[in-house]
Amino acid sequence: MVYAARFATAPSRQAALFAHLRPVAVIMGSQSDWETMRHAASVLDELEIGYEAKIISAHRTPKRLYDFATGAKAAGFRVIIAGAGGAAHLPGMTASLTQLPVLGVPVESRALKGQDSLLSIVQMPAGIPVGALAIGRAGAVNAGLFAAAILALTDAALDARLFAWREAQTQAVAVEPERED
Ligand code: RP5
Repeated sequence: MVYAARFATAPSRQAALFAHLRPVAVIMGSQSDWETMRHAASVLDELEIGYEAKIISAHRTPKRLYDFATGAKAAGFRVIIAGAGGAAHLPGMTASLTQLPVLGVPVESRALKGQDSLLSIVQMPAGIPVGALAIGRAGAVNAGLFAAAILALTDAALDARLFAWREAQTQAVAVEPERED
């Protein structure tokens, strides 16, 4: 019933209505990146933030990248999390094609332990920003939290969930370390 009512509205109105359902796109250059990017997805799940996960390679599927990035805003996305490894052009190329905030996650590469990914993502020329996070799991988790913080600026319920998430994290930190001996 609710969905039927939404489909009955004009296309532009539909985009606005669906925007809050999946405001985040989690894109990655390869299936092999999912092992890292799933941590961003987990945080979004925990905070009840809708997202879509897609494999989009700047090098292997450039047309897919162009079509996604140029249409992302109209499709209702509000933040893009982009993870890639090696010559990691995905976040920067995505940012060049959309005004949406792009958070870049350097995936740990086998050859250079992700330092290649990090430098590829963080060293953007002035004028096209990418929010570069840490290499690997920490970067993916923080990209999810960063996306949440951006969205929470205009979503009081999400702001409360993010506050509770951080409170729970604080409470989970033991005062003293467990010792095996
Ligand atoms: C990059 O190349 C991907 O982001 C991935 O991190 C890396 C290796 O990709 P696969 O060879 O595992 O597909 O484009």
